[in-house]
Amino acid sequence: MFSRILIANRGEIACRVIETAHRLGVDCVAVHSDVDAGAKHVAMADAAVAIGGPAPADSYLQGARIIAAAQATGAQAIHPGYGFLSENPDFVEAVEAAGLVFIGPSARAIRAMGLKDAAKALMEKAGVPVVPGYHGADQDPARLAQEAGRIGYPVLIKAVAGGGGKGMRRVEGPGDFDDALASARAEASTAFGNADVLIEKYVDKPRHIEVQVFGDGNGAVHLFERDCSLQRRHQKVIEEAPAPGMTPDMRRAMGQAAVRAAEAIGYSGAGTVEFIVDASEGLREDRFYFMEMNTRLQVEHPVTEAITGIDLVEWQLRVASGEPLPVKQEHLTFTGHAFEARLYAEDVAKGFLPATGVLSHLAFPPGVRADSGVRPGDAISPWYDPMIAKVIVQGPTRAAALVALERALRGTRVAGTVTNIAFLARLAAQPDFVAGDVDTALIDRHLATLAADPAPGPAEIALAALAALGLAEGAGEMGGFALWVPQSWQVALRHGEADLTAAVRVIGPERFDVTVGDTVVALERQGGGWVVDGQRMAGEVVMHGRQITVMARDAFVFDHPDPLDRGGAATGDGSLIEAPMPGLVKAVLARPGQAVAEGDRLAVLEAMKVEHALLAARDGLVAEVLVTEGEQVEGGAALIRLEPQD
Ligand code: MV4
Repeated sequence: MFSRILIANRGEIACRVIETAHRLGVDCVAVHSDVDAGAKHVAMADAAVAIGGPAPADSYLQGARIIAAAQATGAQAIHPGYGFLSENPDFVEAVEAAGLVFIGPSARAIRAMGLKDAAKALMEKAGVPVVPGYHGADQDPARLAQEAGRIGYPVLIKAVAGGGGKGMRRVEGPGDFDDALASARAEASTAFGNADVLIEKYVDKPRHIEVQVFGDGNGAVHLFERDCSLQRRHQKVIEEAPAPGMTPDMRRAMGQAAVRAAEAIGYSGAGTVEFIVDASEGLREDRFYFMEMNTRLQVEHPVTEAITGIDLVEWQLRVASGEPLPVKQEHLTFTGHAFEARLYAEDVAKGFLPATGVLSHLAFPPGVRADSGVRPGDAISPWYDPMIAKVIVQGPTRAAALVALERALRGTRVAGTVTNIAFLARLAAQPDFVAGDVDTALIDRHLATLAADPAPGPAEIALAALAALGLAEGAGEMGGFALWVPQSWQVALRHGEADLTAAVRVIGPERFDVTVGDTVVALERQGGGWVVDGQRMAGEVVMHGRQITVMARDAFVFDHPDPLDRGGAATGDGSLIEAPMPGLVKAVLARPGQAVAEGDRLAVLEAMKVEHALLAARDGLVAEVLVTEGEQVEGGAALIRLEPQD
């Protein structure tokens, strides 16, 4: 076994590799970009080397610097993780030329699977079923059109260098072929610098089932399958093992095909053989086809670990250090069922827009495996993939594991950014998915329901209102508060596009009535939690800056508009100056008829023991002054009206 390795990656996979390496007594060297100097993977490592700027091209893709870092720190091997340099054969050769071990397959094996047409030809020769189609060298459009006709429509044009759906076109009939071919070739040429395509029969209602393989250069075994059909825009969302509906015969057939694929290229290390499965008539042994081989450890490997009890990173380190595969195929078994959900900082309601933020809160329920590269207080930065964690659960049956998944998601607490947790939890309860009736279009078919923005209820709004007033924190502040709090506090909140108000009344120490619309919510703090209308609420609320996150069954992010900003742009067209919150009018500086300029102080409001200047949002004339000094006003009360100056 190695005594020291370098991990050429960041985030959760770097942390994941370090954990196993440390368990085996192997020291770890981290590399990091400038923005990652304080990252979790750096903190976990035994040594760390800065390798450049935040853009991946300036750091995590700088192969020469990474190799130099390994040599400078005495690492004997480099683990590439996934992404970045993990499937770059030139990097593998450079690592080996430097006298180091690449923890993964040979450059030759990576190259053999790099181009779809060559890989398909190789697989066909090895007796692995491939999708009926044409993957020849002749790229003459007339020849390709003729092949499409022979295959039978609908067909799929795929870029031979493609990935992630780029350079892929579905063609319904011969009349559409020439245009589709031209656009697929143009896209492939731009994206990959290679315009070559292959043509395949279009597989209807496809499922994505992949087989985990492991080789030691002398042979290979498989560790059963994963189903990754739940994806959106070629991004996997929830993965599971085993595949629902899989029969022992089909599993054996797919496993043997995957082992043939790995052995055909003398594979060493962890790999995945991806199959597309025509599930239009259930899972059938003659309806699975090789799609591609991923010559690396994959993001979703933990579901395989969960059902087999095998640590795949341990196997990677053992095989790379020269040990043979530890187990023969006939001794490999699995039990139960596992799911992985990918938790992202993203705004589902805004089309899954990646989000950023500082994680003021990050906690997972006990007993759940959460692979994460961030800790509470860490930032999700715009430089890298916004994945927060992978949540992995298992159970004796698929149904039990699914219950565990929903519980794990509902019990996960994240604040500081919006997340896809509610989306994942809904997906976990989606009837077709629950029934195991999955295919690659399931999410798109049900997107409207799955991605709908859950609306906060009165209880969540009430909790947010208390947090906005600083009353959700605990007993300490209550005494002081009770001395000066008015009977009823109006609180303005924003959730998404909705402006909300709540009226908070202090009933006693730790007891509040909050009016939201025409509902009155009775809230009481008890032992660090909340009792809402007499029932314990499993939830927490945290405030970070002007953002409030209520984490209950769903998580809701509210904005508490900054009173200092409010005299400005927040008040419609800027003609009305309103009290941003309830308070005492300390001073009125504006006089009727006076000309004012944007930014002039018009009035001073004292609220929550702080004086807030209310500023003119634009130039204008003071049309009306609606309050006098010393007056107590409600939140939202109109104070001063401006009119345009002409
Ligand atoms: C297909 C297919 C249907 N028929 N090939 C998408 C990514 C690329 N690696 C292969 N893909 C597909 N190939 C044939 N002959 C449908 C897809 C496909 C898909 C496959 C796996 C997971 C998700 C998918 C989403 C859309 C289309």
